[in-house]
Amino acid sequence: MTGRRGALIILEGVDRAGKTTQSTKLVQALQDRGHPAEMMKFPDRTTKIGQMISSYLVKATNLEDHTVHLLFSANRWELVPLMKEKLEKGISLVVDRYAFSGVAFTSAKPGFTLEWCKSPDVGLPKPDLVLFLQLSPAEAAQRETFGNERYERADFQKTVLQRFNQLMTDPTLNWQVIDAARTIEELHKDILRHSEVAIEQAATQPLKELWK
Ligand code: Z5A
Repeated sequence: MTGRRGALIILEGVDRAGKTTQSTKLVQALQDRGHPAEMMKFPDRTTKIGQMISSYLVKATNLEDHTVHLLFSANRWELVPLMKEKLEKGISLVVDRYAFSGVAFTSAKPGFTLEWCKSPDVGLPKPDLVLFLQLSPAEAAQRETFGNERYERADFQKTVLQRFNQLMTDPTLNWQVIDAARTIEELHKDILRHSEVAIEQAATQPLKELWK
């Protein structure tokens, strides 16, 4: 690697925690401060695989649970060449949901273990920072109501949160828990601070592989 590489920054969290709001603000702030940065979002509903996932999420089609899990993972893998290209060019990527959502959501379904759910995502680009936007179900309930998509049910989201908590015990990843009950600006300042540290640290480090 010759130049400085970009950092891979992931925003995760429960439904309505503010991931999309904060990802957008973070990219803008990084660019304003002279850090090349772009936003990505998973699922990426624009690809053929993403369209199958989207149709499943809006309940237009049904897919078997293992199958949809593998499709979510394939949707990440199909974008890996592009992600690596950008990171190598020094562009930091701010990603709204990643493999952690994949594992947390599928393993909240009956009969799925964390280990099985992680396996298709082993080897993806390893994030330099995973920001977990923490919001209690009571606080989330004060935001816009759940939509009509699959998984947007309070009981299911509770189990998803438990799975995220299990994933966060992994010391090989740079998890930072952010209190998402604060104002958009307060959260943003915190997120920007963690991101600038991660960008500085990642610049001279090789990109690693997730869960390897
Ligand atoms: N899924 C999966 O199963 N497997 C996978 O591998 C992946 C995903 C990657 C689609 O996700 C579903 O796919 C998702 C997980 C599953 N299912 N669920 N549930 P998506 O990313 O396309 O959509 P979403 O995740 O449902 O978005 P979200 O979680 O609902 O929202 P958010 O991005 O966290 O929040 P937001 O859109 O920025 O804000 C929500 C509202 O709160 C909005 O009105 C804001 O103005 C307001 N807001 C935001 N921040 C604040 C603060 N700080 N205070 C007050 N109000 C705020």
